[in-house]
Amino acid sequence: MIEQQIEHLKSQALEQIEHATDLNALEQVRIDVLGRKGALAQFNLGKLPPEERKLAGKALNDAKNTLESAFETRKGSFASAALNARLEREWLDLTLPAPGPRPGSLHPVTIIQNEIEDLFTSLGFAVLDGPEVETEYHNFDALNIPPEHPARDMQDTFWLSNGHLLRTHTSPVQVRGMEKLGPPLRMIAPGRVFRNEEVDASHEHTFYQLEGMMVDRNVSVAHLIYFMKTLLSAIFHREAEVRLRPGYFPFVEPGFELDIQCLICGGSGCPVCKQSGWVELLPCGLVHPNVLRTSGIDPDQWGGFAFGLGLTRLAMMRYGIDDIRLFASGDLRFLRQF
Ligand code: FA5
Repeated sequence: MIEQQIEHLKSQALEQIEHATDLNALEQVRIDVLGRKGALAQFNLGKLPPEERKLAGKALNDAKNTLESAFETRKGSFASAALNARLEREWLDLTLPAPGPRPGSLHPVTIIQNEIEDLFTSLGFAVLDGPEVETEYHNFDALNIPPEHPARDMQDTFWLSNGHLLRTHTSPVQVRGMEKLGPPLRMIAPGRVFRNEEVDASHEHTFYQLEGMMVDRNVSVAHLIYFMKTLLSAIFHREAEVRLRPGYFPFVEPGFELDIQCLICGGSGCPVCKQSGWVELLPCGLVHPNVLRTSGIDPDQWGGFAFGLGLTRLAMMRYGIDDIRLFASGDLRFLRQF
């Protein structure tokens, strides 16, 4: 009789164990059945005759063992389901290569500088470098700009306490090129220059120029114009609208200003071209005889042309950048576009 009750309780509990939906529900079933005050503990075998007590005790033990192992099995299945879910959620393929740092990109001025270097080296020009801290002699005197010459006022200069200066243009590399290589000479010199100027949309205190110089026999304005046109069509991949007007620089004679029609506004006027529709880009001219002479080259035997391209301005025109201050801003949103 009592064994039947135990058997009934056991099969009921097994069903509950089977249907428990989570660990909490399972634990509740365990307390209700196997707990100290649970259903199995309610059976009082003390009053049974010894023979019956023996049989009932055995049935009770069997039920207890069966249920305990059923609980453990069910508990284990919950745990492995939880583990599987977690593995699914946090799955990580350790065999994949690490993502690594995001690759950088070249600065727009560097991109254009590289293109111009490629072009001019293919035309037989050497690429020269010069110091950013220059002597007064190389920046001014050797370029036919004597101390009292008003041209020194044309460029606001950062002077150093030792009498040197931060170069105001790349033209001193012309002098260094002539001193080092002599004629015939074909050279370009890209680099950073510094001017103590008021900064606005098209003027920086630190910007890039690219100097060019050719010294040879019978060099004329026709050579100069040919090289300038070749340069501009290589950069813009089409004929850019340009104008040539007289320009004054003590180190060239005759001197020109080659302007480009503003590619930001298409010539209608904007802050970059100061509403004029034109942007000063490429001053140039035939090398002044005094400059050749000062560097030990006989102007009766040799002539030459030189130009000083505003590299940062050229990058503005090529990419339609309407504020020069963006170049050195360090703003990754700007830089990642190139
Ligand atoms: C010169 O610096 C001469 N050395 C150029 C030259 C070389 C003439 C050889 C003849 C022969 P200029 O001061 O105009 O010239 O500057 C040259 C170019 O640099 C300008 O056309 C312009 O494109 C650029 N530039 C000048 N000032 C700034 C500035 N503050 N910010 C950005 N670009 C500038």
